[in-house]
Amino acid sequence: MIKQRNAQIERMTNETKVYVDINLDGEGKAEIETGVPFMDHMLDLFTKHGLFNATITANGDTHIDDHHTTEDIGIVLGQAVKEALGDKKSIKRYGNAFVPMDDALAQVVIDISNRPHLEFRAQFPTQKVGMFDTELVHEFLWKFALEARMNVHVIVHYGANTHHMIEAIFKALARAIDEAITIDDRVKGVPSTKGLLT
Ligand SMILES: [Mn+2]
Repeated sequence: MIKQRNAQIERMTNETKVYVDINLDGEGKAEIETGVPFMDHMLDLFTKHGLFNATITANGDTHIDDHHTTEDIGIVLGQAVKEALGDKKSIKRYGNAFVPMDDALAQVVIDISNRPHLEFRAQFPTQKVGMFDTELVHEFLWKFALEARMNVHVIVHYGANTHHMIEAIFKALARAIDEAITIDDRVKGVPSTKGLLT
């Protein structure tokens, strides 16, 4: 019986209201409704490829732009993942995933280290995907890494289509997390010589 690592977090500000319910030991069931259609698409495939179960809803000031909503989803999702992971006992800790998406190849390498960092090596050929500002991908990932207290390295090795490049990033992030949070019975306690990852 796999233990169910889950968390529910609601956050309300004058700019947004975000709710995340995530089970890291799920099967890829997603219910996503954020008011930012491109993020719905990305979070849907993030959930599917990480084999999480997640409900993610947001109601934000998208009449201004998608910035606050996208940023705040990153914050709440990061907090939820951190809370769901708990004491991090017996996890693999590191994860690395390459994901190709047609022309694009993305790699995400993570360390669930309690030391937040985002290394972002991606240049998108276009500033927009549909209505979505592509600079918000960095914003989302940085806030996610910060709140999840995770070291996240994102490298898009190449690509021609911005939609494909971003999609490959989100899939690779999910798969890197899935690997890093895998329970390895050989790991007794927390996988750190410090004895603590929290
Ligand atoms: Mn797509």
